[in-house]
Amino acid sequence: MTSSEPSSQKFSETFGHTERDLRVPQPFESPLYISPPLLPDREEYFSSLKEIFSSRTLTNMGQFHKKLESGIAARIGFGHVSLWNNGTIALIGALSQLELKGEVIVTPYTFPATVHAIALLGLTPVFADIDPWDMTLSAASVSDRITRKTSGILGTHIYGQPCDTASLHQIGKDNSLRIIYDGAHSFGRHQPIFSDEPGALGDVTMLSFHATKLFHSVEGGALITEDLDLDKRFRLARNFGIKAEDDVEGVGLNGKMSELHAAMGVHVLDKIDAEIEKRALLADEYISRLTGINGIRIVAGQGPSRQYFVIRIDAKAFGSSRNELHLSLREMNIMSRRYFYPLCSDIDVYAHLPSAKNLPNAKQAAEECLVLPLNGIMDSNAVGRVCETIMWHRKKKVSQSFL
Ligand code: T4K
Repeated sequence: MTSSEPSSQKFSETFGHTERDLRVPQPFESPLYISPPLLPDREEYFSSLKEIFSSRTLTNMGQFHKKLESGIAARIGFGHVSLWNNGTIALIGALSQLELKGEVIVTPYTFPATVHAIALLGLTPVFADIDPWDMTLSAASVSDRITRKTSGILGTHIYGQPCDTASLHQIGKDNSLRIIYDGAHSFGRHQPIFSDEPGALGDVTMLSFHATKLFHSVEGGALITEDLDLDKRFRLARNFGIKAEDDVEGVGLNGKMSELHAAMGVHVLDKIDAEIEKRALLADEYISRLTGINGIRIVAGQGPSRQYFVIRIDAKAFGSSRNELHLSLREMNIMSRRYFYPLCSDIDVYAHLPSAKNLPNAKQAAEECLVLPLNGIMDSNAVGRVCETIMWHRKKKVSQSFL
């Protein structure tokens, strides 16, 4: 018996075959991105551009803006919807109208824009930890962070998974706090994204329509609120506070969506149900191939939201860290993303805050989550190749550990 035989035996016991069966996957010919933009029919978009050219109305709430705003409102089915030029400006506009002061409790497990919106208004972000299972803001951790200076709570519906809105609503009510939701990832479902339970929208929910979102207008965003008075203030705030030609009410900014962007949104909106169907089939393929693999947990993409397909890697059980897997996928031209790493509380400008420490669940999520490609221009064969690459990587790492 040679010295390598016991490890070979252990390897084949683990995987049901030997190291020699490990086939190196072929890299994709061109980069496979997680969510390249969904494009409308070119001729239809061009014909809308012709209309825009003829009308010479390029921005300031023209006809395409109105059409998109009402199309989105109809799809959501309740609340008041205002369109904005991107999600970040919409969030800043919303926070600016809520008369917040002092501290706003926020999730660290989000895109930096969420926390920057608080900081840019001169407010102090206070980080609370997330729930280890769905990775949204933990209501218990929020309660622990409330002080006399707290004026609001900002949660992110991460990967389109809703926050615990019922508990946060109650906390907001009990402590007279504003509740704001960053729903940047939430517009990826057939049905309206939010239930009509009291408090499901918070005081306001923001949506992002960036090109990489399932629904997009190249750049864009929206605010949804059930409070008519707030909606009026948001509309003023997005247009410099201008109420009429000779009447400026309050402080505002330029949050208007152009006609060219709105026309893109109008045509993309027509295509999103078909895109959701395609993504659902691809997600099913991922699920059937990845379920049951030691160390992999599917955390988003298999439910009603098809914005992202996300797995979590338990390095010990999987035999490799998330980062090592990410690098292997990149070598094969599979452009996985480590959303949301680094954690916002670890970014230089926030790391000094007392609340930036002791966020164990968020820290672990930032080290373990990996977003895989999920979009209607890939096919199930591509999903198969991604999964085979994941398996190949795992076997390679485990076989190395046997040496
Ligand atoms: N809150 C949350 C929770 C958010 O996730 C976001 C944005 C916001 C707030 C702010 O909303 P916006 O102000 O953006 O409306 C991307 C998006 O730019 C950003 O909108 C999104 N979240 C974030 C999660 O993803 P990056 O820096 O990762 O983008 P980038 O350029 O690396 O692109 C991502 C991938 O998409 C790349 O692999 C290439 C591919 N891609 C990208 C673009 C722009 C394309 O194939 N085509 C394209 O046109 O932020």
